[in-house]
Parts: sequence; structure tokens; C-alpha cells
Amino acid sequence: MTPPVALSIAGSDSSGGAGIQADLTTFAAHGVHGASVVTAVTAQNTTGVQGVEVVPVSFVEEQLRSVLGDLRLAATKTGMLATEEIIRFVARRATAGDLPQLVVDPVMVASTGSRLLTEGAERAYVDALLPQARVVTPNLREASVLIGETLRRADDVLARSAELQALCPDGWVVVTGGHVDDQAAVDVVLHEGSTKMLPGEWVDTRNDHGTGCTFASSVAAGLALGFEPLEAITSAKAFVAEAIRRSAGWDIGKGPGPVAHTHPTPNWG
Ligand code: PXL
Repeated sequence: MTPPVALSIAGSDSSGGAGIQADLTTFAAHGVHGASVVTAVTAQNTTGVQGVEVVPVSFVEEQLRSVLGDLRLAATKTGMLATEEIIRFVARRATAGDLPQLVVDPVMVASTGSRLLTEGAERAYVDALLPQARVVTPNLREASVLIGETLRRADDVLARSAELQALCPDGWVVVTGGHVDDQAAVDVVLHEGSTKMLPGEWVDTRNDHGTGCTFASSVAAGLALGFEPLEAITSAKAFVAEAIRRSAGWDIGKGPGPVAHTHPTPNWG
């Protein structure tokens, strides 16, 4: 059987933990064929990011033209889009209907907490790209930047659910990484004014690199396979939890290592 095709529009992580590399292995783990449009190349290892080269928007455009001119996409995922120009270009293609089942992981804050994008790029997410998405997957820090309000825990997300939902009024907003009391790893799913908490198990590990990319790619793979958004989201949560459990004892590099996004999905595909 021919697998469905999902496209990742994202940056390369030379350490293989996050970015395009995490997206493609996650797609493969779900039995989905992965195509890729590279927006930036990072020189990176588990200790940090040593350099970034952004791909000219004209060549991002050319890669996308090649993919869309030939492959039939079942879903699309965006990760690091790097510049306002690239975000606005991707938003135009999404608005034209060229990027089906779009999952936007608004990569804008590094794990160190520093902001990766210009204010113009952050605005482009809000006014152009997020409204086109089927599912948006900010973590707490990204959600805070997007609404201009510091969110520290799932309770804060619930208190601001209307503003967060307004980022993608027709779609699903999943804010990942919440904390309720001492319960960690709670995600909050917002859709059409309703709120659903997805509790998770806290795993004691330092190997958490690529968690966000893996989650968003797993959601996109689920949509490509024909799952409804909420099913794709809850299955992705389980996929990432298993990826975190499996890599807890790994020793790859000197810093926070990757999650095991290579593991085959139970019960899928
Ligand atoms: O997880 C965010 C992310 C996205 N894309 C690239 C990255 C990272 C984090 O390291 O390197 C290329």
C-alpha cells in the first residue's frame, strides 16, 4: 500500500534531535512518507547551537514548488521558519489552499529562553500563518509570546483560553508543557470554546531535545493517516511520552540528548 505523504517545512538540526531530522523520523515511525522543505541549516549539538544559515526565501519557494508540483500531500507541518519573509511566504501558500491539514509549531523561543525571531516575524505568525492552521502547538513560552502575557502553568492557559483560541479561531490550539499543582506534563487543548486537559506522566530525564518537533510531527502524521484532530493530538501525546521514556537512559552527546522519535507507533499504520 502506498503510504500517505506529509511535508515538513522546517530547519535542519545537525545533531539529529530536533528539526527536520525529528520530523522525518517521526513520520517514518507512523508509516507516513516524509517530504521536506528546508528553511535553515543549524550547526548544532546537544550542548547548544553554534551557527544558523537561513535558506533564501526564493529557494524555500523553489523547494516547495518541486514538492507541490509532483507529490500529493495529505498533511503539512511547519517548524523553524526563521524569518518574517519565510513565515509570510508559507502563509500565502496556506491561504491559497496548497498546504492541507496544516500543523504549525510556532518555533520562536530557544530552550535557553531566548527569543529566536524578530518582532515582525512574531507578528507574521499571529496575523498571517496561525489563522490558516488546522492545529497549532505552542509550548507555554511560545503561547506567552503569542498573546503577550506570561503563562507558567496550565491554569494560566485556562484563564487565557479565549485569547489563545483567537490565534486560530477555526482550528485546534494545543499548549504543551503545562503544570497543574505538582502535576507536570499537562497539555491543554482548545477548540471552539471548549477546553480539554491532557495529563501526562512526568519522566525524570535530561533527554528532552526535539520533544516539540516530535509532538507536532506526530499530530501531522495522524492527520495524514486520516485521524480526526483530537485523536491525532491524544495519540501524539502518547507517542511523545513513549519517546521520552525510551530515551531516558540514553547517553548521546554531553548535553540534553534526543527523545526516541524513531520508535514505531503502537497500534498505528
Ligand atoms: O525544537 C525547536 C527546533 C526546531 N527546529 C530546529 C531546531 C529546534 C531546536 O533545537 O534546532 C532546527
